[in-house]
Amino acid sequence: MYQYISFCFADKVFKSLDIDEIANTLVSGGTKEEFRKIYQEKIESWKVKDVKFCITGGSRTGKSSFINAITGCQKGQKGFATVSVYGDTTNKAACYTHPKHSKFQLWDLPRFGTVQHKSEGYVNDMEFTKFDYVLIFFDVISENDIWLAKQLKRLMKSFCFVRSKLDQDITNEMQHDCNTIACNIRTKALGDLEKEQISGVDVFVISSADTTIGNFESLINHMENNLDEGKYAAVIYSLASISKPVIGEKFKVLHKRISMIAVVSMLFKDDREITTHSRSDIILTNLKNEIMFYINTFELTPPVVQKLMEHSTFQMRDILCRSGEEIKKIVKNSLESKNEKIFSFPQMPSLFRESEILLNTILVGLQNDALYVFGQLPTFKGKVVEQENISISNV
Ligand SMILES: Nc1nc2c(ncn2[C@@H]2O[C@H](COP(=O)(O)OP(=O)(O)O)[C@@H](O)[C@H]2O)c(=O)[nH]1
Ligand SMILES: [Mg+2]
Repeated sequence: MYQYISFCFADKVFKSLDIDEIANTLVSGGTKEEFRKIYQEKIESWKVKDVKFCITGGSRTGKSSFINAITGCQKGQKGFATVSVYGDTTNKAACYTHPKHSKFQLWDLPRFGTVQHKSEGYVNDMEFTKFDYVLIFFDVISENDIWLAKQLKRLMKSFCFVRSKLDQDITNEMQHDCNTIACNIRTKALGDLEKEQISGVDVFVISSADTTIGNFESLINHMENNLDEGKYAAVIYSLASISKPVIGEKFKVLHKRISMIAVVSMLFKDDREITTHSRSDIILTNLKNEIMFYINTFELTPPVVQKLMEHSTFQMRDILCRSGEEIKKIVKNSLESKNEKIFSFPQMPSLFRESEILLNTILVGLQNDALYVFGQLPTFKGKVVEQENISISNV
């Protein structure tokens, strides 16, 4: 098996991959342990790493609403951040654990520069050092915001400014060119920061009520550039599928795994002890688990899909709303249709290649389904959204 993998790498079968490191390890006669180490870092690390986001800023700037937008939580559901109607709802730091991934925490911090939370002690009291990423929500950039930005720079924390409620600006200005409005707000805020000698800090103008407008995509790119690969993957797998860019980003992160997963699906502790039948079952189970992981990441779970099917003539992907065993059968038939002896030993190179192609095809199809579902959500608002909270880490 390992000989074969070395052959693949040497032959540049993996050229589309971000796993050159693995190639080098294997081609240069690396060990199984080295391979496992790289696999764990590249593919598994997101499951074990804590990701702590801090959402801070003035009151009623949209912090709680943003948390709900990215967790996908609705009022009444566990994990819903209370949205303030009047005054300051958040007096104490509140920690929301992402419903899809228990290692991803979103901390909703109280407003600072008030009698209750004076600026001086704020950074220590709120333990800013523990956060991976800080979002400062603002309406108009205040002295407090500037002060906090300086403290975060000193601590070398990754952070950005976020101005929410872009949809309101669009309504207020009675025009629909949201890019121009977002650009004007952003330019003004960047100018304010520059005047205060705060450079290299980005500002994103978004709407939690309508995540399709404004700089949501740039905000996600900023997270990508400021988090390590494992933590960023955890964020992307957990995010609610709230916009096309988020779905696209999910696709990108999942796509990066494919070749590695295709290889790992075929690895066994000791090939000699395994019968052909049990080997094919292990491979099919591994591939099925990966496909289910895609389905959960795209939130194409049965309650959502079934609800949409009731209202639509669209044929959802064959693979949706199927049991694990059914998915295994679909995968088996598909692979065997390419080569009926694909699960027998001499066919391993072909099995690897076909698994890679199959995962790729399924992922592309599921992305399209996710985009379709996303496009339909506004129509079914309030009906579809009651999806089950699925913990992706348990898949
Ligand atoms: N239209 C619109 N309203 C928003 C948005 N974000 C927050 N709000 C509203 O602004 C008010 C304050 O929001 P909240 O999230 O509680 O702000 P927080 O005090 O910073 O946590 C609430 O009435 C929200 O419904 C948004 O993106 N668009
Ligand atoms: Mg709040």
